[in-house]
Amino acid sequence: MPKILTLGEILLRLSTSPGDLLSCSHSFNVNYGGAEANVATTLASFGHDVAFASKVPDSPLGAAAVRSLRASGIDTSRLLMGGNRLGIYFLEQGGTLRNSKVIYDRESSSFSQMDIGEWDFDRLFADVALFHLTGITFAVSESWKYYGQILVKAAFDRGIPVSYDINYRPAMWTMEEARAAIIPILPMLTYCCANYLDARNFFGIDASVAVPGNMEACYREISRKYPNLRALYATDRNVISPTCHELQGMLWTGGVFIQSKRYRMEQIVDRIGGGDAYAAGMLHGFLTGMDPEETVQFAAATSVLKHSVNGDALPLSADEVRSWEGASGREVVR
Ligand code: KDG
Repeated sequence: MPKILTLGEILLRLSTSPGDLLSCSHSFNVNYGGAEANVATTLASFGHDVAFASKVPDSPLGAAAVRSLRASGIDTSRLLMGGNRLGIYFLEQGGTLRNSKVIYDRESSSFSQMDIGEWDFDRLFADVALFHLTGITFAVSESWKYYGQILVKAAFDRGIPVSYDINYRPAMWTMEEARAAIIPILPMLTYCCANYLDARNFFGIDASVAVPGNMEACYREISRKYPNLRALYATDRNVISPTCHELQGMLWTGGVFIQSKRYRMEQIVDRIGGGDAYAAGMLHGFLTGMDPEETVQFAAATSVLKHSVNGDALPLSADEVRSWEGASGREVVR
């Protein structure tokens, strides 16, 4: 299997048990999150050779994060140790009547304060056949707005396909900052996760074209402007209640637009990381030579299954996803 490199911040996730409030919880469940770490975990469980690059503190908390990555079968040889602290996020689990709540505590983390010169790029990218990262990483600090661009260019210059999930988080940076950092890298991307809002905001597609339900035309325009993009994808979601959503996968590749089955997800257990699971499913399809139809169905099934599992990533094998997908009665017939 070709080597995949994902790079970003790994966060300690402390979540309440369902029904407990953050303001009066006496214990937390421990998991690890971070968009790129989540993609790495799912790809490793699908049997890929995945390395995750980041920086974590040289402390028992940093060691615990590394241990959890290794336990998932991820190559941690590109991880740097040092700096101040591990970023944390707190999650109050919601339920049918109440939305979940997230509080970030990641200021001055080892990753946000690291210097990009701490990596030897030849070593970082050695043997890498695909590089994946997200907009969250660019938004982590002032320096990361540039570091992200430098890394994408370094991979591109080495002929390594770059996969990017725009994942715009308004809580982390302004649209103006995001546009300044992300637009310059678009010509260097091979795969991109972008929804209709990303199409408007970053790819400059007119708001009359970039609307839900018109993604085929929208992706066609993007690929005309950016012929380097081999595939564009996103999910179409309909939120019915905090624990009931509909999800359909979309993929544009080779001039063809394909949609997956539309799933109705009742009793969602944990929706964090659903987008990362979808991206991991897509990359698995691209790297294993699945055809576009199989790829979008597999990625949608991966994302739906993630919603049934606590934690940010889906640690199931590709066979488990495929056999779940093959079972009948899961599709919303329209
Ligand atoms: O996509 C899931 C991520 O949002 C979660 O793992 C935490 O990376 C994270 C972030 O910064 O929001």
